[in-house]
Amino acid sequence: AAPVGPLDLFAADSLLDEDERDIAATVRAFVDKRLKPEVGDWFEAGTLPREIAREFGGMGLMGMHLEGYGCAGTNAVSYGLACMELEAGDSGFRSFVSVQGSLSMFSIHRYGSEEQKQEWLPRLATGEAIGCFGLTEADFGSNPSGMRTRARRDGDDWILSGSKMWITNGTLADVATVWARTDEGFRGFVVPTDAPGFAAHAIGKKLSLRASVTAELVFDDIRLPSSAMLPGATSLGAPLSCLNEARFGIVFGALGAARDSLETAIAYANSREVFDRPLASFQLTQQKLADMTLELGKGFLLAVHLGRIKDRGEITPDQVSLGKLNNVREAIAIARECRTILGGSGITLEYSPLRHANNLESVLTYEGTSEMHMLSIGKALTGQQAFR
Ligand code: TGC
Ligand code: FAD
Repeated sequence: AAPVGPLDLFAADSLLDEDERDIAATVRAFVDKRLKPEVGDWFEAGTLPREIAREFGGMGLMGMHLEGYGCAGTNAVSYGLACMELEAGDSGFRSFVSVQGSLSMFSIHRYGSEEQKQEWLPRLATGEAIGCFGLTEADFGSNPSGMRTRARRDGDDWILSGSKMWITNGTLADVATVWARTDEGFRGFVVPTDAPGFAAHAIGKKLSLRASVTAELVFDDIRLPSSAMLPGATSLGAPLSCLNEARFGIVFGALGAARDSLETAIAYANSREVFDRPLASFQLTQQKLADMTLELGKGFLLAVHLGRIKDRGEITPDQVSLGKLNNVREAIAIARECRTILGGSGITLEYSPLRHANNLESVLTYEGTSEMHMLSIGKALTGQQAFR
């Protein structure tokens, strides 16, 4: 008999409606057929081809939980499931869709003028255009309130100067949402990347998220019209609210990397003979598999629970922190443990667990490090903020 899949044991599908199951199955089939056969080469080469954007767009994955402007308008659980299936392929794929939909598009959708929405959202939804989101700076990651990037008024225009670091899709992007300090407080700007003074430099030598582009952005006195400012974004709360969206996708996404690692390890343990017996027949192996399955399933229950709360419009940032902290922490532990089951075979790109584990190092760090989420939860529990 075929081994039972780790989430099947939890009857995970029974928590989903038909549309949600269909979306998950469609994305999974695309990832299996189109992306998995290529991902090892892309990871090794340190690239992600630009044309993938149109394929994601064609499947309705870009900004899929947003309404109007060519977006699919799905519920949050469906968006989460798509993230999970993409990340079962590679965290780089989910990152691409997170940044496009939850950061670039969401920032324009939530805080933009009608003109900004009309100009960018339909093209971002199809993948004809690529977006990025610049909040982090080299010296200000966990603490974006220290940012040095500045925009000052010059007549009716704005002059933007400074730089951003670690920006996903930075060299691929046609448009960047850039957060800057102004005399009036923190503001967001919609910056076309062909604006004079804009430069993007790819960051090389990465050991993680290699099938994803990460870049430094430099703004050398870019002159922007007043219409480039996001009119609805009037404090640091605006970029942080965008992060809630992307963090929610990661709550599901990280489980995809874990599930794929676990499925790989179960198949390997069944086929690999050690001491004249299948590796899967040893109690130590079964203990590892059972413990990992528990954490994966518990993480999925948490993700769906949070998704249902989000679909009721009731989710809080602290609840997103609970999910991101737990599910990324458990996913990276699972990917590493799966790698041990693969022995020496586990250290090459032929098998996914170490690639997933390495990717999850970035996922643990971006969208708020695990420490930041612990501190957010600590603050919710005690009323004391320990960030500063
Ligand atoms: P604090 O004084 O607490 O808050 C400032 C204002 O923001 C509001 N706020 C939030 N609003 C919505 N959602 C949240 N999660 C929010 N957190 C805070 C807050 O109410 C306040 O509003 P207002 O109106 O009173 O001004 O701010 P703080 O400076 O003390 O910082 C708090 C802290 C540390 C939690 C925050 O800075 C933080 O989250 N730091 C982590 C930064 C981070 O996550 N960066 C991610 C960059 S983007 C990225 O990584 C993309 S990776 C994409 C990929 O490839 O998938
Ligand atoms: P730091 O903030 O310097 O943290 C270093 C260590 O100190 C961490 O362990 C941290 O938890 C700990 N620490 C910090 N403050 C405290 C404290 N108060 N108490 C205890 N410990 C603390 N950013 C974007 O804006 N857009 C993107 O598209 C984007 N994509 C990314 C893609 C990748 C692959 C990576 C790696 C990062 C990306 N980031 C992006 C940046 C990411 O959000 C930051 O790296 C992250 O927020 C952490 O900031 P930092 O790297 O400056 O680390």
